[in-house]
Amino acid sequence: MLKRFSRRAFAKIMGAAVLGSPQLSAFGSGLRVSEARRDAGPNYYRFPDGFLWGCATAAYQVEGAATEDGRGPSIWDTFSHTPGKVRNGDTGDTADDHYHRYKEDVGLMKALGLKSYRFSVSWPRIFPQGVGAPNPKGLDFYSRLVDELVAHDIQPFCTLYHWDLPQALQDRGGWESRDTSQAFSDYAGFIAERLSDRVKHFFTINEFGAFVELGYRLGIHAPGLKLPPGRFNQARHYAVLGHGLAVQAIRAKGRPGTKVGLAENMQICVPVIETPEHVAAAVRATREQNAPYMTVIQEGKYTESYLAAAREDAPKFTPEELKTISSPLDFTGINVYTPTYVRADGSPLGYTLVPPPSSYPHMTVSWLNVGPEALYWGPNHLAQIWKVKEIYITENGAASADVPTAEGAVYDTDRVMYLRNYLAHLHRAVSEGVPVRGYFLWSLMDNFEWADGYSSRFGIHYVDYRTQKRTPKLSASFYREIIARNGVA
Ligand code: GBH
Repeated sequence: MLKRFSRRAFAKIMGAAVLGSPQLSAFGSGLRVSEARRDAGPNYYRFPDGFLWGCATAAYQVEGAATEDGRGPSIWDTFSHTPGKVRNGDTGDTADDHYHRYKEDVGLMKALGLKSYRFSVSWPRIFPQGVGAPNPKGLDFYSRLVDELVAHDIQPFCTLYHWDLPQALQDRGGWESRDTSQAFSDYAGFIAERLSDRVKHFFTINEFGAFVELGYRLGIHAPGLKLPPGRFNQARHYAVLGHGLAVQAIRAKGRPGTKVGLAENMQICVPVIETPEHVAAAVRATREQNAPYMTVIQEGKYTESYLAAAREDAPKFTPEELKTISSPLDFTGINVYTPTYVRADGSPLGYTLVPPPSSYPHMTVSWLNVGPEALYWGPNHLAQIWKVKEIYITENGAASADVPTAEGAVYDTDRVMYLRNYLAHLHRAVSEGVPVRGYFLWSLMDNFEWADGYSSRFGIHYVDYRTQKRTPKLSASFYREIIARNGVA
């Protein structure tokens, strides 16, 4: 368990954070760097005891075995097999073949020293038609995976929905239908009943802000729809309703002590400069920008301005549904990649988003702007705005242009740079007492990057897709070092 820092320990850590910077110590305190570091002692960029260092993956991105052991088709099977939808015509048919190689992959985790692993369950492996009779062979895979993790002292964290909706449910309306919310809840309760003897932490849904927007509004992800605003807002509503119903089902069916939360990519609003007015604007922006998802989940109501802006296209809902959507959570998880810069202004909402100039640095995928402060502000907003008491960083990571050397090594210095800087900002949040309990790096290994196929690599292990050979990159050694010292390396 994480201990709260005493005032003195906290001051010491914060001092260390400031004094650790050569410029600041030279110009600020008059202390020499070496003295400052010695004085900082073992707390230098250290995380609290018991901090859970993990890695994350998702079923469709790593498993393969798409038609094995009774698995039904998901919307991603359909979508990736539709010409022109995924780069190079890639599909998740084989992916990392994790379905057969999970023992080797748990071995990779062990070599890193991982304390925890976040995986997702493929709904159509369990219920090939989305509802009805469960498929015992599908469940058995996850049961064996969990056993393997527990045997290696790695805590399993289970995500129930990482975008692979059973195709049979999409054929009946998908997330546009309230029946899907109910089916999701039934499936979630079933998994909690069967796995909660060994799995203590469940996430309902991964990233509303991605799969609903990209799949139902922009047509970039499965099921590839471009719905008009009214239908689209209703799909958003049924997605968060599905989350709320699932929270209740997991509580009803899970063993005592089972904890439940979600993993959302809320927009991380970062003040352009850390002044009181810009910080206040970033707080206002966080509530408004995340109105259809995180805000309604935490507060049990849609913001006035969200409903007003949607006008006749606003979602239809009942007070009872809002109560369900905001069912109390044990923890909140956020996936943190890029910042949304915000400045204060005199507009009715009191903030404006500041789009990044074209020169803004990003990783190999154009959306992945580098903004390490996002890992400070994300958890900070959760703690300040919604008083969240237990926070996980459920994803953070980067895509690099990894090219193996002649010897097969990958020196991904840019990914290491990215991670080091983000983690320094996470450390700042933890030092200030923000209750972050763990961090899951995305991803354990290269995998099927949705519409980008295999062209985009997020892993800290390189995967040769012809041979399925996994090779640790420099970033894997870096992460192992971080975990070993429980601090930024
Ligand atoms: C996460 O999404 C996912 O949970 C994970 O499965 C994924 O592999 C990982 O991050 C890396 O991408 O197509 O140009 O409109 C991250 C959030 C939001 C990033 C939507 C990509 C689409 C950009 N995603 N965004 S674009």
